[in-house]
Amino acid sequence: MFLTFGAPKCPGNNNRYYMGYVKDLFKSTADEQNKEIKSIIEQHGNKKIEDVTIAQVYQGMRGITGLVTETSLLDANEGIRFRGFSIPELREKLAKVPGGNEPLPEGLFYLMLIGQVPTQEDVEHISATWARRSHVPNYVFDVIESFPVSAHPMTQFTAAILALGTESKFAKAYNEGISKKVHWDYIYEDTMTLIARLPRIAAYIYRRKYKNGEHIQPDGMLDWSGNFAHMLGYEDESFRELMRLYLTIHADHEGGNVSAHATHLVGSALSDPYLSFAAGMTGLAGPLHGLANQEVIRWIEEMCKDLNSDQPTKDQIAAYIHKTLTEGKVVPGYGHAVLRKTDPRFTAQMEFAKLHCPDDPTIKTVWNIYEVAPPILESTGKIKNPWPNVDAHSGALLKHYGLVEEEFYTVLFGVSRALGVLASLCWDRALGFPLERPKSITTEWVKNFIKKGEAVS
Ligand code: CMX
Repeated sequence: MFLTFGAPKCPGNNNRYYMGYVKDLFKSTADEQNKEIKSIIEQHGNKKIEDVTIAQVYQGMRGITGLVTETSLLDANEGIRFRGFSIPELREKLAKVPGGNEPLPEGLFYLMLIGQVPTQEDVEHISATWARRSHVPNYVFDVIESFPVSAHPMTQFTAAILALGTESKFAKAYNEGISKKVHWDYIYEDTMTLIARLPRIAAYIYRRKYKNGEHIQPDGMLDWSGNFAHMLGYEDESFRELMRLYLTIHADHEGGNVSAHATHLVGSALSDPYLSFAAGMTGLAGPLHGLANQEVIRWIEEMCKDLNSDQPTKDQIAAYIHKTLTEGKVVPGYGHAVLRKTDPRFTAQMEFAKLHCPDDPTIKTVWNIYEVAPPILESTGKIKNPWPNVDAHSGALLKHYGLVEEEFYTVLFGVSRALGVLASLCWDRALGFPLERPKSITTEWVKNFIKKGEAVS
C-alpha cells in the first residue's frame, strides 16, 4: 500500500494541504511569473537572441530559439534539466514509495507545474487526486473495441484520448463563453483528469491486444505508476520501480521536440487539452521520435535473427551497423536533434539495469552496441550526435520483465510525456500565450533575398 496521506483536507482549516491547494499554488506562481514576463518584454522585448540562417529555415529549424517552455531545459552536452534539476538529482530528491529507490512521477509533475521540489505530502496529494479521477467512461472502451485488434496501440491510444475529450471542461466552458482570464483553470482541470485516466486506457489497450482482453481492475491504493504496472499485469515490485523511473525520465524534453511542440501548437489555437495532447501523441508515434523505442528492439531482434545468436559479438554488431547504414536506414536509438552526448536518460536506465538485471542478454547487447556504434556513426562524418538517446535502452529493460510486445512501447512513452506537455499547456494558458504562428517563406522568396543581398554588397 502506498497512500498514507488519505483524503486531502478541506480549505479553511489552516492546513496547506487542503483540497485544490495545488491549483491555487499554481495560479499564484503563474501570476508572479506573468508579471516578470511582462516587465521583461517591456524592457528587453527588442533585444535579438540570435540570427537565423537560410540553412536553419530549410533544415527543420534546428537551433532556432522560438518558444518558451517553463517545465524543462535541454543542454546539448549535459542533457535535460527539469526546473534546474538533472535526472540524477531528481532520483535523489523526489519522493519515493516507502522502501523504494526511484522517484515518483507525481513529484516531477508537481515540480514542473509549481517550480519547487514537492514534499512527500504534496506527492501523495497528487497521487490521491489522480486516483480519484481515474475512472474511464465506458464509451472510451467502446471506441477502443471498435478498432481491429491488429491496429497499432498508438492509433488506439490517440483515438481513446480524443474520445475522452468529449468530457473536456475547457471545451464546454469555452462554448458557454468564459473570460480569457479563467482559461487556465479549465485547462488545469482537464489536465488532471486526462493524466489520471491515461494508465487505465493504456493498460486496457495492452490487455485487449496481447492478453486476450482479460482486463485488470485498478488498485486505488497504489501510486500512479504502481497502479499502471498492476493494470498491465506486472506485479513484480522491481517492475513497478522501473515504471516509476520510466514515467519520470520520459516526461519532458523542453518544448521543441515533436510531441511537446505539437501539443503546444495545437493548444495555442485553444483546442482543448485532449485535442492538443492527441496531436502530441500522433507526433510521438513517428519512428524518428517516440516510435524509435519500438524500432530499437526490432532492430536488435532482426540483427540477432540474422546472425542466429541471442548475443552477437561486438564485431558482428559493428558489421550489422555498417549494413544498416549502407541500406540507407537509420540506426534507431542513436542521434539527436539537440543532444551531443550520451543521453542521461539512457544512463539512468543503464544504472537501473546494472542493479536489477545485469546478466540479461538483450541488455548486454544494448551495452555492446553502446561501445561499438558511436565511432562508426561518427566516421560517417554527417551524423552530428553519434551517442545513444533514451530509446536505445528502454525496450531491453521492458523485455527483461516480460513486456515483449514492442509495438506497445511508445504508448508507455506517451503516458509519461503527458506529464510534461500538459503541465506546459497549463503554463501556456496561465501566461496567456497567444496563437502560435511563425512565418514561412518560399524558395522564390529565398532566391530574391539572396539576389538583393548580392546587389547591395
Ligand atoms: N543512423 C543513421 N543516420 C543518422 C542517424 C542514425 N542514428 N542519426 C542521424 N543520421 C543522419 C540523418 O538521417 C541525416 O542524414 P541525411 O543528411 O542523409 O538526411 C544526417 O545523419 C544528419 O542528421 P543529424 O543532423 O545528425 O540529426 P537530425 O537532427 O536531423 O535528426 C534524429 C535527429 C533523432 C531524427 C536522428 O538522429 C535519427 O534519425 N535517429 C534515429 C531515430 C531515433 O533514435 N529517434 C529517437 C530520438 C529521441 C526521441 O525523440 O525519442
